[in-house]
Amino acid sequence: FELTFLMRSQELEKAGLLNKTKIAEGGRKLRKNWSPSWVVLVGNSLIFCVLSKQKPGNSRPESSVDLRGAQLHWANELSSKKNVFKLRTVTGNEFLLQSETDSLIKEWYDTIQNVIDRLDRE
Ligand code: I3P
Repeated sequence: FELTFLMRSQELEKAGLLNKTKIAEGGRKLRKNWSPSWVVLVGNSLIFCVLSKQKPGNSRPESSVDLRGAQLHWANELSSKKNVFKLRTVTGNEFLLQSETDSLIKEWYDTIQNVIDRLDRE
């Protein structure tokens, strides 16, 4: 599994750097732990990668989220940061994603919502 492979594959919809924290696991609330994550949207999945400081091209996948049945909401009330949205999976995992750049976070929101909508119609 290599990001380079994903980059070349036609399934890649979007990739970029966002701030991420998981706030719930299976419906159980977690303590926030914000960190930068390389986020890759490929097929029906959002993949979070650990950034390698030594080799920036070699980000390792850390976890992935199945977008089927997922819910997306702007969630600025859930953080002191701006530009925050919440992604909730069918399994009750919840993530906050954030960027300082307004246009960038809006693009991510719209692209993920489009994938969720497409999966809902299938
Ligand atoms: C949390 C940390 C988070 C903050 C969170 C704090 O403190 O400062 O950055 O979330 O706020 O509890 P700690 O490091 O002690 O866990 P935001 O940056 O999203 O505001 P919260 O408890 O109001 O969610």
